[in-house]
This record gives sequence, structure tokens and C-alpha cells, in this order.
Amino acid sequence: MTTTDDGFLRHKHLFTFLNFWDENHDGILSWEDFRLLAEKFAKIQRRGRQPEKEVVERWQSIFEKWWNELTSYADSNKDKYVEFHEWLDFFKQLGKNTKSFGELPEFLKIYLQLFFLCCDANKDGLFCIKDYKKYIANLKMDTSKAQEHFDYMLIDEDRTNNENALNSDRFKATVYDFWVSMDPNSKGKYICGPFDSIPIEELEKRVKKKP
Ligand SMILES: [Ca+2]
Ligand SMILES: [Ca+2]
Ligand SMILES: [Ca+2]
Repeated sequence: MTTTDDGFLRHKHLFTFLNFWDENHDGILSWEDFRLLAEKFAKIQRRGRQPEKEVVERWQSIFEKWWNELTSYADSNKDKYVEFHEWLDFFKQLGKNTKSFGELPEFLKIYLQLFFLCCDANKDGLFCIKDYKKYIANLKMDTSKAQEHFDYMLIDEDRTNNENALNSDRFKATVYDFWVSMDPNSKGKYICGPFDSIPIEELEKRVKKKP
């Protein structure tokens, strides 16, 4: 595959689609994935202990809303599956129709807030290199370039105002950039992890069509 801008967007999204959302690893998104993610988040909230029924139910209701909202935008053939091409079209459209994270659909704004809270491991309201390394290591991703990738994301504001860290707005803007930017040199490309540590061809093999 050649490195077209489209290939770059595909590569980033294949990485997150398969590693963060396709929880049952069947190469396609369905309610089953979101149900499993709700259980996973309930367990994270209880720091690995078996979560109480109410905690699981609360997460399920959040993820149910997210699933309904995602399918309302992305499930273009209305078969209750979100195939990868539908997912990618959804983010391409967002890139055309929005200018910043503040204009995203509600569930993605909530997701960003939650993602920031999860990543800010020491809860100081900033995302620093230690938080980034912890995040990469927790997800068992390649940590060898974490420092280099983190430095790449920083802008002057992060360096001068926040001692080389991203505040929550900067974090959200950077994930937004990851989601929509077609520019292979964009600053946000490593915020979700070293997507290019896995060749795109390898990721493509894991994507499936509806059974
Ligand atoms: Ca799945
Ligand atoms: Ca579909
Ligand atoms: Ca922090």
C-alpha cells in the first residue's frame, strides 16, 4: 500500500478500531463489543475487583447511549453492525463538518473527557510523559519511542505554561487531530499510541465484513 493521505487516516483508525473498540476481536463493531467495554470500564473503576451490579449497570447505560449514537451516525446500511469502512466514513465526515473537538457529537465529547481522566494517571489535570508512558505500557503497546512521540505532540503552550504537558483542552484537541487529520505530519498522530508500530497490511487482515 502506498502512503497516501487516505492510507494514513486508515492506518490510525485501523489501529484504534481493532485495539480499543473491537473488544471481542471479530473485526467488526457490534453491541457485544460495547457491552464488553462497559464491563471492562466497570472493572477499571473498581481497580480490577469484581464490580457491583449497579456499577456495571451504570457503565452499560453509558455504553448503550454511545452505541446508539454511533450507529445513528455511522451504521449507514442500518444492519446494527459498524464495519470498518462505515467507521472510517464517519470520521471522514466529521473532519469535513467540524473544526474542533467542541463541535463533535455528544458521545465523542464524553469519550474524550473520560479518556483524559483515564490517561491522567496521577490526577493533576495534566497529561505528561509519565502518564503517556503508563498509558502505552498498560495497553501493552510498543514503548520504545514513547519519549520521542510525546515530544513530537508538544506545542509552545505545553512547554511554557504546563512544563511539557497537555492540559485537558490540549489533550482533547490532540485526540481530535488524531481522529480527523489527513496530514501525515500532524501533531496528534501518536496520542493514542504508536499506530505505525504495526504495519497497515497486518491490521487490514484483522478487519472483517458482516458475517
Ligand atoms: Ca467486534
Ligand atoms: Ca452497518
Ligand atoms: Ca497527570
